[in-house]
Formats: sequence, C-alpha cells, structure tokens
Amino acid sequence: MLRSRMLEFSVFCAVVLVFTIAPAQGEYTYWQHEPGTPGDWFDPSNWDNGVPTDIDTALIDNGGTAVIAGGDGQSEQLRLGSSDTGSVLQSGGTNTISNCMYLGKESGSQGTYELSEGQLTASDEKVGYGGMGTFTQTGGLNTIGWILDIGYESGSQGTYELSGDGQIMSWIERIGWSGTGTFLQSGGTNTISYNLRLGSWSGSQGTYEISGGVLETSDFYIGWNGSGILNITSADADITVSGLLNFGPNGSLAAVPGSTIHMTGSVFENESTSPAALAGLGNLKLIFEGGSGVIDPFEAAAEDMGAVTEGFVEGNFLLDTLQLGGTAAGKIELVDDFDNQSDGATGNEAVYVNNLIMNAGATINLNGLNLYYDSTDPKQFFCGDATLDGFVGQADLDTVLGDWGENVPPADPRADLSGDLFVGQDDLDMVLGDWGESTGSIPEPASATVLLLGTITMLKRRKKT
Ligand SMILES: [Ca+2]
Ligand SMILES: [Ca+2]
Ligand SMILES: [Ca+2]
Repeated sequence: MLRSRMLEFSVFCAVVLVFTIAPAQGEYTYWQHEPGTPGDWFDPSNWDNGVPTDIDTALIDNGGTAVIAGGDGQSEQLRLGSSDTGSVLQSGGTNTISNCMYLGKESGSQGTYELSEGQLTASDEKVGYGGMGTFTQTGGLNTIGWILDIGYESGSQGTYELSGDGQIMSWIERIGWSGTGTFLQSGGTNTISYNLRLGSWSGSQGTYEISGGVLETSDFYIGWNGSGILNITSADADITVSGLLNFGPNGSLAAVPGSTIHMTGSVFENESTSPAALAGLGNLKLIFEGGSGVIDPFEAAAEDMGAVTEGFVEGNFLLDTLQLGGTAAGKIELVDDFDNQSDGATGNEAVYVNNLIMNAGATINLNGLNLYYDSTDPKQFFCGDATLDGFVGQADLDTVLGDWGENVPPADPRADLSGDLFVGQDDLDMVLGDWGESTGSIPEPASATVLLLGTITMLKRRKKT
C-alpha cells in the first residue's frame, strides 16, 4: 500500500516536473477551408487546430489556398503540399516561419507560394523538397536566414520566379541540390551573402536564367557533381560576384552579346574541360574592380597557340572582354591550377580575349603564362607595353616619360604600368624589363644604345618640369 502511494507520488512529481520544465509543445494545425476558393489565413475556422502560432506546424495539404493580405502570420514550420497540394498567396503583411518552409514535402506532392507584397521570413526554405515546389515572387521581400534550396531531394523539382521589384536576401542558395532546380529572374534583386550553387550532387541539375534585375553573391559555383547552367539572356542583367566565380567540371554558360559579370574582388576559377559548355564566355565581359589592394587569380584554360587568329575561337575558352578597372581599380594574376586542356600538365595554358581594357591602376601578373588579345590583329600582352600594341619599345618609354612624376590618374593612365597610381621609376623599370619584347618575330634589339637614349630623353624631360 505504502509502496503504491509512493509510486503515485513519484509519478505525480514527474508529471509536474514535465509540465513545469518542458517548453510548450507546438501543435499540428491543418488547413480545412474548402479547397475550391482561397480562405483567410487568420480565420480560426479555416484551421482544424486554430490559427498557427510561432511554435506550431501549419499544413495546407487539401488542395486549398490561404491568403495573407495583411497582419502577421506565424508558424514554426509551414508545409504547403505535404503529401497532396497546398498554396499561399501573400499580398501584404508578414509571414514569419521560425524554422523551415516546405513547398512539396513528399514525393508526388505539390506546393505553391505567391508573394506580391509584404514580407516572408524563414530560417530555411525548400522549394521542391521531395515533390514539386513553385515560388512566384513579383514584389515584397523574402528573407531566408540560412538556406534557400530549390530542388532538394533526388527526384524533386523546384522553380523560383523573381520579377518586378521583388527582393530576396539569403545566406546560401542551392539550385539543384540533389533534384532539379530552376531559378528564373527577370527583375528584382537576389542578394546572397555566402554562396550560390547550381547543380551540386550527382544527378542534380541547377539552372539560373537571368534576363533582368540584380544578382549579387559572394561565391558562385556553377556545376559541381551535378550539372549547373548559367544562362544570361539579356545584357540588362546586372550580375556581381564578390568572392569567387567557379565553373565546375559540369558547369555551362550561355550568354548573349553584351553580357557582363562584375568581379568586385573575385577569383576566377575554371575547372571545365569542355570549351563548348562554356561557349558563353565568347560573349561575356568580365570586369575586375576589386580595388587597388586586391589581386584576383584568373585561371588560364586555353591551348597556347601563340598570337594567331586560330587561338581566338569558341573552342579555346575565348573570353570576349577582359576589363580591369570599373568603379574601382582591377588587378589580376594568371594561374594555371587546373588542366583544362587535359594534356596531363598545368602551367602551359593561356588566356585569349577579344578585347582587353586596362583602366587606371590596372595590372596583370602573367606568372610566366601568356595572354593574347584583339582577335582582329592578335597581340601578346607584355607588362611593359603601355601602348598595348603588342610591342615594348620607344613608344612605351615615351608614354611613361611623358607623364613622369605625375600622380594618377595621369593624362594617360597607361603610363602607370605598375598600378600604384604614380608614374615613376617602377614604371620605367617595367618598360626596360620587357624592352624589345614583341608579338611578331622581329624584336627590336635591347641594345645599350637604345636604353641610354631612353634615359637621356627621360632626364631631359625631368629637367623641364
Ligand atoms: Ca588551366
Ligand atoms: Ca607598345
Ligand atoms: Ca607606377
């Protein structure tokens, strides 16, 4: 008797303990408004367990549609289409999900979210988790604290359309993680603080098609084990990469003429062995503008054929335009870390660009590799070639001496070959160091007489000033 009372007492204590210590448990609340017409998110009768609070899991899985036109919607998890289908239309107010939002949770399910105004906030969003997910954003702000996945599990399918003045802010976006993901941007702003990945795991496919709007990311990985496709369909697309632009082994680039990517302190990596997959490079302008203190590695991928027109072809990883210096100065150093030509060697590949633009403060460290430019009159780049005519000689010396002692920008920004925004000894040294280098086969003799003449000219000019 005593024992059983003691037991009862302990059970009672345990129960009291659980109720006092354990945090409040969230409930599942299912949308039960008839699926034929949209219903108000905030009407308690539309849910089987009341309007969801910030600890509840909200499920719309009866084919129905909840509308948020104002007010503050909340849930811990939101599942639109768990095994069946479900939708949310948001045209105002806020919708805050403390954990994850799923569109199409299980295989065969389908979830849809339309955001035209207001704010949606979630820790994670899975557009097509195991099933099919569609997100259409024409306005408003979608903030993802951690990861936006589009096409998560193998067999899933996710599509995100961003247009109008819609804004996305996220930490990571993975388009095609193990499934198929498509991002279509025709307007708005997509800002990613850490990285954007297209086609991650084997069997996945991630496509980013942009015809307008602003895309800003730190690191951008295009194709890894899965296939990743960047398709720039209009020159209006405003793309900025601030950390790393990586074309992976299964990466593809399609781009229309005039397509531009701004590299604001961004490494250019190329791990592709398929120039056909990166044919878009032939229409692309890369603008390096990381500032005077930043030198960005640039992967050489082309077969080094010398300064001949045959080298300037799509099949040789030809880049249309390499511009150093935009809103800030741009500096690069060539590297050949990856064997793009599959000849079993690194350190022997080159860079071919149709147009080379070097603005104030620009430098290229060749690192023993070759860069060729101007497909109509092929030239080899030399660091001492101020006039960019493929030859280092008197004209380059005259350019440096002409602006001697000037701070930059001097009359001719190319007089500052060293990129330190001053025209002086280091620039002269670069001309003399490359003296007589020539794209053609007949270099001017680097004779002492020529160097002496140059120095005399320089001294004369210095006296004048
Ligand atoms: Ca290479
Ligand atoms: Ca020259
Ligand atoms: Ca200088």
